[in-house]
Amino acid sequence: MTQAAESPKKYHNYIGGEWVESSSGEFFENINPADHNDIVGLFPKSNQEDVDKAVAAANEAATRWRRTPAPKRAELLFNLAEILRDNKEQFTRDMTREMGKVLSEAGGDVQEAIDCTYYTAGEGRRLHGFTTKAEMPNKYAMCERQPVGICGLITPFNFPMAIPSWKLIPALVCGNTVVIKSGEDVPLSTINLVKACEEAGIPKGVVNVVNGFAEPGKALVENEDVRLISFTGSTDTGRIIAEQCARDNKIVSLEMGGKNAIIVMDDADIDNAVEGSLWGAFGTSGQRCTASSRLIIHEDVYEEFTTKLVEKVKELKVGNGLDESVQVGPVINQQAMDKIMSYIEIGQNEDGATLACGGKRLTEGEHANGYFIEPTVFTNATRDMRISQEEIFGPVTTCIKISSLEEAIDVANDVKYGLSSAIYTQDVNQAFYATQELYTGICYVNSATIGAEVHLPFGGTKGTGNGHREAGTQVLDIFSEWKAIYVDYSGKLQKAQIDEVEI
Ligand code: UN1
Repeated sequence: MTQAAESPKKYHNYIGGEWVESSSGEFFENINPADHNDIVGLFPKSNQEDVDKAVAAANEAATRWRRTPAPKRAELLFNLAEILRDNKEQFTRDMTREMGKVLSEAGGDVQEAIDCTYYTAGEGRRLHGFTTKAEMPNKYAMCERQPVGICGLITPFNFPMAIPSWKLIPALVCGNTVVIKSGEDVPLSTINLVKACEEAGIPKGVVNVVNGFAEPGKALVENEDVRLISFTGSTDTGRIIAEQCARDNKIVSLEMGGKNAIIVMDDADIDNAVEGSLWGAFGTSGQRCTASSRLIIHEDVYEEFTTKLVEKVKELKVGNGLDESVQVGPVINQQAMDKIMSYIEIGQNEDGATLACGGKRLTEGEHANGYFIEPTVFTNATRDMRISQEEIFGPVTTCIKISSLEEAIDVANDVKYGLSSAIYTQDVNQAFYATQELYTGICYVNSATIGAEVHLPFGGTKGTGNGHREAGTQVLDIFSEWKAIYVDYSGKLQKAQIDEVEI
């Protein structure tokens, strides 16, 4: 798979419909996390000047795009969906190469972007508002959505095409123009998405991309012409962004961490629960906000469940995601590697949980040049250990024993995050009770905590977000603002709340 022999291709920013270098003249390497010798490409290391140019381009395009009828905007987005569909295989391979997730999952990521584009483009012929009755006679009252203006989209590494699409497509269908700051580990997937926008006929300046690290992200958040920031990433960065946006009175939508639990009750189908936990904890090497990083298991099935789980985890094949037999790819970079390894250390020493399997970095043979970590299970964990409370974002899960449904729900809710949750049980009463009591934005019955679909709202409670939801029709509430319109056709002054209306 190593492509070291070829000299790496240079990619550019996309500003005002032109592919341009950064004014810094500098580039950074995008490296395959499964093979450090494989340089995926060189990408512009952008700065504030680049961001300011991109925002100016978005500003210039804004009025025409806003005035383009929404069904027409949607037509271009349907073109985009078809281009994404036609290039799925190439985009999938590019994604695995730059991000590491296995091919089948990268295909799912591209598919999620395709689904999001088809679904959300349909809003071009809906974007429903409503009418209602006015207090006065001969007066009409209605509400409609209006675009917010220029949107800054800051995207993470773990869903390199799906997450940018969740933000980009609703922003565009609502009539906004955008500047995307691509995830520094996965810029190629954003470039692929944006090249497809160009090919679909989306006008110059409507979509702009700057690549790079923190500097362009910060510049985007601080630019006074940017009206909205939509961010997915760490809770720490999200807080800084929210503070800055509050000072500048910007709209801000945040999608941050998770510490998602699967509850396994004593009546559960244990084999199904084991399969679900395996997928939920180790899919995408645990690098999902929705990952099943806590398994809360009834004491009567604890031994059976953990024994079966650990057996299966030991069989998982870890390696380069481009190899179709591999089930778990690398983690994204050195920093992620260090953080995950430090949590494995904490779990054993500071916390005193039992390391049931995994726990080591893989460095030999095919693993020599990548960031590979053995899928890791901790047993005998308690609810307040750091490995039970803090987001690890890697192939590590923690088993906690409980003795009742009430206790399970209490443990599941006892973290600062609230993205996703799940329960395995055959009892419909327990299942519905759990869906009522689990305080998360997403909840599954007899399925793992991952795998949300694009036509339902995505987001979380508590420390996971700031009350917004992406996907579904709910995302329109991020990217549009309501306008209430009153039309008085009485031909005279009528004062609401003051004039007596004759009956
Ligand atoms: C994320 O982890 O940030 O529900 C997104 C899921 C995917 C999206 C995850 N559809 O697991």
